This record gives sequence, structure tokens and C-alpha cells, in this order.
Amino acid sequence: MFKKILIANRGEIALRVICACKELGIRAVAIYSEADRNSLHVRFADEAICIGPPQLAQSYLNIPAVISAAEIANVDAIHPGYGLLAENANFAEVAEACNIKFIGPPPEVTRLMGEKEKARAAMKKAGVPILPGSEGILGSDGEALEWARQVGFPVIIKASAGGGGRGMRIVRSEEELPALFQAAQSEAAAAFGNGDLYMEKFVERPRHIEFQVLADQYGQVVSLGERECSIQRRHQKLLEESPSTHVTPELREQIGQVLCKTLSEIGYVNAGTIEFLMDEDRRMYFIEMNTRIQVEHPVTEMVTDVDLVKSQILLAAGARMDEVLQGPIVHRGHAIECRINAEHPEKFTPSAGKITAFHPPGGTGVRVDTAAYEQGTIPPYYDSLIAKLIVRGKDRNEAVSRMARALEMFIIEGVYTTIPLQRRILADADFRAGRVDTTFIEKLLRRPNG
Ligand code: MV4
Repeated sequence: MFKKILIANRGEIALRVICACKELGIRAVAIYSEADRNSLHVRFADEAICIGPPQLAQSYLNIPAVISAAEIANVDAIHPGYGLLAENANFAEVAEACNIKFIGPPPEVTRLMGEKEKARAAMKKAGVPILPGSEGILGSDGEALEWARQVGFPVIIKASAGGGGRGMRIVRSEEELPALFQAAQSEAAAAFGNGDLYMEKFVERPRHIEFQVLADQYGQVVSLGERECSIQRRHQKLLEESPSTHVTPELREQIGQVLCKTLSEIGYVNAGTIEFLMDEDRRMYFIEMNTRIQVEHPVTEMVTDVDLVKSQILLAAGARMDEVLQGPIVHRGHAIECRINAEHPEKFTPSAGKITAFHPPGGTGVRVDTAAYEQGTIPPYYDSLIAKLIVRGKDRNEAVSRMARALEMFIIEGVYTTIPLQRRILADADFRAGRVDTTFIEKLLRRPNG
């Protein structure tokens, strides 16, 4: 087992990994930028190393600085958290060249899933349902037009190096295709240094549903069921829940089985998330895979009682799935998470500054994952997530009532937050009835605030 792990992250996820290390009896080493000297991840780690100035490129994204810290602290492994370097195959390779275990999949698997067109082809080959679309990278707008005629409009053009909503264009007719193709290509080339594009049939009003898996180094893969993540605004998730009101036990079993078989064949290791779109006929289609722990992982932890971060560490150290899980996966009750972000309610811009009052809710079935505290600051350089509020109930109704009261009792002053918007979501009749898709927030925001 590892004796010492470096956490290549900050904020609530760095604290979350520290919790896992403490419970496993592993020493945790924090890294921090000059803006994070007074952060809780520094305070609760066993050791902490300053790696540079506040700017991401000079600190948390500076691979030589992070690796040097790991060498100086003499760690056995690096946990990357989410975002930052978590899906950077080069970083994983450098770590392993230094004899430091990267807590994630083998670099070639990270690279495969990072190229969205290749990931799509690999899933198709293994029998995971994908949307009708192009095969291989689109060579020209002429080739794109041929595929679009075959697939039928509307289609969506996506950047192979993109993901998470960047570099996409919806195309509704032949006439507009050439211009949108060129625009997507230049945007992708500028944003990702790679202009490769592919095409899919466009799904109107989809639901975003993702499956959580765990995989060991010996080909054992298990599914921990799905999370419903349709409540998003500008590709930022606001609320996630599990189970989805639209996934039947049969569908969960069917998708889970094909995913486990596929990921075993691919040689996947680590926690992982497979994103699907569900159409209005409740058919599910693979869109992308994330090879890291996700922000919303607690929703799955609450319904399965599996500690996903401890599992990641044990699996990376070479433990077998049956040792990690010690029994079958059982789903109990319903969980909901609200991502509380520091942002202005109308402008949607990050709201950095000092937190002048902070009182998180508690009580039965309530969990708060946060690195925030009263008189602490939200630095302007990073992600604006302040806290994740997670509740569990015996069923969806109890989870909804519990989340509504917990949001009512969450006091954060000094910065604007998404809490008022989340209170509106919880009060909404469509949400309460489970009628959610990716157009939910648009519709809510068009209605007068009552
Ligand atoms: C789509 C789609 C409709 N059809 N693909 C946006 C994020 C990225 N991960 C994939 N996205 C979408 N892909 C096809 N073929 C609609 C979206 C989409 C979306 C997906 C999930 C959650 C919110 C969304 C908001 C707008 C568009």
C-alpha cells in the first residue's frame, strides 16, 4: 500500500482526497499556490509545499513544479482530483517515469478517451450504443455534407479534442453547413491546437445521464449506476441526482453490463464516468467518457455507500475489486447534490471575494463537501465552486424536501452564490415531478421569479 500521496489539486476535492488518505492511514502531501496559503487543504495535509504564484499555468498546471514537489516529498503516488491535470496523459507519463504512481488509468487509455472521435469508435466497436454520425475525422465540409445527408438534419459538429460543450455547432440545414464547419474547425484549432471534427445526429431536448464505474488492474469492472445531470446552465451543472427518474432497472442493468465488458476489454483502470444522452423515446447513446473522479461523485457514494476516492487509491495500489468492495453493489434511497458556486445571479460571472458569514446546514442525511470557511476568501484565479451540498433520503420525495430545507438553512454572505437559483429549482413543480431535461433551466429562467 502507498505510504504517502501528493494531491495535485486545491479546494474541496483536495480536502476530499485528504479525508480518504487519513482513513487509509496514508500521509497526504498538499501543494498550494501563493494565493492558497491559508487554505484548508494546506492545514489538514500532513505536509504542504508551495509550488508557485497564483496563476494556474505557474502553479497547479505547472507539471515540472508539481513533479518536483512530489520528488522532494518522496511520495509513492499522485492523486490529481478533477480538472487541472487529471486527464493529462503527459503528466501521468512523467509521474510514472519518476516511479510515482498516477492514480488514474494507463496514459494510453486517458489519451484514447481524450480524443472524442476515437472514444466513440472504440465504444461502437464494443457494442455500446452511439448516435448515428460520421466515421473517422471529417476531411472537409464536402465530406461533412455527405454524412449530414446520410444521417439527416439536424446534426451537430463536435471537436474531437473538445468535450464538455466546447467547440460544437448545431447544423439545421445544408445551406448553413459550410460556414459552421469552418467556424468549428478554426475554433477547435485555436482552443485545443487540434481542428479535428466529427459529426452526430443532433438530439433535441436530451437528458444528460452518466454511469459511474470502478475498474481494477485485473479486468474486473463494476457499474455503480447512473447520475441524472440534466440541470445545467452554460454547460455548468447546478444539480445532480441518483437514481435518474427515467432509467428503469432493466436499462440500468443493460447499460451497466455492456460498459463493464467494454472497459475491461479497453484495459480501463480507476473510477470513471461514461456520459450518455437520452432522447425523448428514452434511448441512450454514449457521447464521452471522463477518466477522473467527478465533482458529482458524492451522489453515487450516498446511494451505494461506496467510498469512490478510497476505492481509486486502493485500485491504483493494485487491490482487487472484491477486496475493495467486499460485497455486491446495493442501491439504497435517493441522493441529490447542489453545486454552490460563487457567481453573480444575472451576469453569471464568478464572484470572488471574502466570505463574511458561513453556516452550512447539517442534520440527518446531509453532507457538505467544502473548503470554505467564514472570513476565508474565494480567489479570482480558480474555479468558483464554494461547496457541494448533498442529501440522501429514503426516496426522491424525502431527498427533495431535505434539499429544500438544507438550502434554506445554508448561510453564505460576502459573495453572490447560486443558492437562490437552486431554491427555485427545488420549488419547481416540473422538477418535483421529475420532469427534467437539458432545457429545464432555460424554461425556469424565462418564467417570472416567484
Ligand atoms: C449533444 C447534444 C445533442 N445531440 N450531442 C453538450 C456537452 C457535451 N458533453 C455534449 N453536449 C451535447 N451534445 C448530440 N448529438 C446536446 C448537447 C448539449 C448538452 C448535453 C448535456 C447537457 C447539457 C447540454 C446543453 C446543451 C447541449
